[in-house]
Amino acid sequence: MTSKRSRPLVIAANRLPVTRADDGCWSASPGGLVRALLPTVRETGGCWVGWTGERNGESDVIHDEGIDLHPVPLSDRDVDLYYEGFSNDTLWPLYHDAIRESGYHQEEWEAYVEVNRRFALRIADIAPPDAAVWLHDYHLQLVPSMLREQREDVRIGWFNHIPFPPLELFQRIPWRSEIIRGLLGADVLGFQRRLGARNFAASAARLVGATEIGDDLVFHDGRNVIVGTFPISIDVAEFELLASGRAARQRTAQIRSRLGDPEVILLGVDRLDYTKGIGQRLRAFGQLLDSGRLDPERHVMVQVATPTREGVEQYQDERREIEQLVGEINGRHSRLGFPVVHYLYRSLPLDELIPLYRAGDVMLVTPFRDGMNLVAKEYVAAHVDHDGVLVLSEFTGAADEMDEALLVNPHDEQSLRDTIVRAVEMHRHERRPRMEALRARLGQRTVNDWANSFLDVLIGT
Ligand code: ADQ
Repeated sequence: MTSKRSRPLVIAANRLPVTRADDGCWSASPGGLVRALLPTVRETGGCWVGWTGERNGESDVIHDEGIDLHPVPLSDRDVDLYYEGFSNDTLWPLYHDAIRESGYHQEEWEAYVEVNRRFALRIADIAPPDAAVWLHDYHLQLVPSMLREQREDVRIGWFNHIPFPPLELFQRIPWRSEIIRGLLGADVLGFQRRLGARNFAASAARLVGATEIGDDLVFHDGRNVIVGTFPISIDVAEFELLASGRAARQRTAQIRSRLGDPEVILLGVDRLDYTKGIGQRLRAFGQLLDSGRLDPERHVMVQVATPTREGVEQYQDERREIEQLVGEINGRHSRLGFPVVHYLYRSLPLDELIPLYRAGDVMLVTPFRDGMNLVAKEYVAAHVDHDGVLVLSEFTGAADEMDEALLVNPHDEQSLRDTIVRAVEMHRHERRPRMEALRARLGQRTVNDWANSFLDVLIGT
């Protein structure tokens, strides 16, 4: 993204865009979002603030990717209470339709307040005059008002990567008004879907008496706050380029052959998170094999699950359940040398992920709730052959933009099974126009467009 923005751009997110390699050196974390933001940060003389991901890590500035990275150190206790506790055991499940019971613990809340204050002070300390500060995600909801108290010269934006829940759920949080007041310190609040923006405005009106002015503005405490919708996307060109190369084509053919050249490869790619509906999807596949609607000699499933939040008990339970299901299905339906479910518990590099997307005839994206879901978009971008069928949960942000997918309610087991069969049996004459329409729409809005649209509102040009 190249731009002539007038203000230096400071990004703050729970994590810095780097990880430490085995040799002790920092290397850039992959991902479209980081690549979309870095050039503007660099060109405007901005910087990035966040946690390194290491417990009791350092606070010395890291110079990488041509910018300054300012670590906010977290102790063991901070990680346990602020990160694994309030962020991932209270907010995460509640914001995803309360799919799991949230814990509400005073000491976790206090750690969340304390770490948010640490972020605000660090940003206030290092942000150049008149900077635009773009905060990311649910970990940092108190930073907007804390930062505003320190620095009146900066513009403050916040973007929520996950859903924002309806008032009926949000008001369960004992500290709900504090969170709303924290967010209302921003100039711009961004959401993936219109639904999230509306949910926030309704909570702000009800809980702290903010006034809704039109669709995209709320007024509180003498200030207007823009409440906008900015659906995130991916680096479409990069996926297309990598997917079109000879190496990807060869690897795709090799993957098919390794899987025994089945007629149809069904694919799931997710962080191993209980919001993603991995168990539901595996169960549906197993039942279809049990009933004979799918045939283990013709239909094979690959599920890749990235390790995530392994310290949180609910994630350990989810992993156990999924691995047991994989074992049961394979026990019933595999032949010697030919498992019917291929399960990988690891993160894959892009040059392996893309051929896998290409090899996937049917992509199963079935979360119970998801802010957007980039996997759905990556699958479509990788299908430069204009083939493949996307089965997509109605409860993802992506569903707003991907009408030509087979939309499904993952809570409806019968419908999930029927939709999988429909995808498996879909004729090429129907598959192709659907995929072409999906690809045409995806090409119109990349991750750079997403970043630019937010920054246009936050900073102007
Ligand atoms: P996530 O919950 O992480 O993101 P998603 O949008 O699907 O969900 O992004 C996952 C990313 O991880 C994708 O880029 C995918 O390629 C990658 N990934 C998944 N499994 C992988 C594997 N085994 N190996 C390598 N890479 C893997 C949160 C929200 C989403 C929102 C994004 C962006 O929960 O709703 O879309 O942020 O805003």
